[in-house]
Amino acid sequence: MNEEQLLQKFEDRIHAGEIIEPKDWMPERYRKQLIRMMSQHAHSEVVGMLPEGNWITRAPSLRRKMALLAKVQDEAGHGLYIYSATETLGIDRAELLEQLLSGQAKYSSIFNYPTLSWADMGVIGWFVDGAAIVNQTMLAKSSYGPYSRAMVRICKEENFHKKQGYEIITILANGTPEQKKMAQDAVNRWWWPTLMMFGPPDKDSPNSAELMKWKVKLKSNDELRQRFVDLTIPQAKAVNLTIPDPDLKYNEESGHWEFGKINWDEFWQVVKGNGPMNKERLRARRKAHEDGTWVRKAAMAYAEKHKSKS
Ligand code: FAQ
Repeated sequence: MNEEQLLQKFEDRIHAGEIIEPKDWMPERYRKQLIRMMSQHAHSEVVGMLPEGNWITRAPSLRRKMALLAKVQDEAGHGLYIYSATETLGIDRAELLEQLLSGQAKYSSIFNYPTLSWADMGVIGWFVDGAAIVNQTMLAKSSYGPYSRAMVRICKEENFHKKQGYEIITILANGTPEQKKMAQDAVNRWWWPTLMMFGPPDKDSPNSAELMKWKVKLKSNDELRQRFVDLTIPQAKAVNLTIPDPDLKYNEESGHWEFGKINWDEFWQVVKGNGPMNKERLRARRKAHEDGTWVRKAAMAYAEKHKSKS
């Protein structure tokens, strides 16, 4: 078969809802797009450990500390899972890490904001993991097998993360006036950056058309953002917290919540590296990588020793 016929067969398979596996023929562009998107996702999970890791020593009780530790550890696991899935596309993890540490690779904008109070742990679980679930539930049906299977397991854990976050917020929102104020302040700071997580509006999303054609993405950035808003507004009402958007309005006809303008200039600034915590996040990742040099060396030496014995 020539290239054209192979492409036709590949697209027919996608169209028929078949899953593409690592050894199957795929267009180079599909492979490249998956490496880009999956590695950004893996980096996001790993950098995403930092904002919450910041609060492990200050969790208000042993129970909270254990849950937060477990959550942050889960994020590391998700990163490793997705790096492994990305490696099935023929790229080495060391190369992906180099792209992150050199500042060449992107990771989610949301992790470039600071975590200023304990209530941020609640809101990250509720909003950020909530957004991740909306996004990743669709990716669990994506056309590339290793990615979609990783998403199934990851979504299960994200559900636990979201519940622990919403529980923290429920307790603060029903607590002393000071605690309620802390919860509202966290909601005010995280709402808009969470909406930005879903990516630019569809009209400014250069990758969406191709990714949707090949069923990597099954819903567009705007569709998923809308779903998140529709799911989250009733949850905010249930705990008497206010979403910081004066333009929020329920549209009876469409059945959707309409929301105000997102500050896309802020989003692009953060994506370009100029967010409040970009430099600090990369500094922390580089330090962790350097500090781990001896572990990698020891693991390699152990593997070599084992190989020569067998
Ligand atoms: N941040 O054409 P599109 C989590 C970039 S995991 C930074 O629309 P696409 C778990 C985009 O890369 C969160 N950059 O791109 C957790 C592209 O640049 P490029 C991560 C962004 O791929 C919770 C350009 O803008 N989740 O939260 C962002 O079609 C709590 C144009 O954009 C995933 O990665 C952004 N927000 O759609 C962990 C899910 N948005 O590469 C710890 C998988 C866009 O051409 C604690 N990824 N850009 O130079 C996706 O679903 C998609 O890749 C999107 C972007 C929706 C993120």
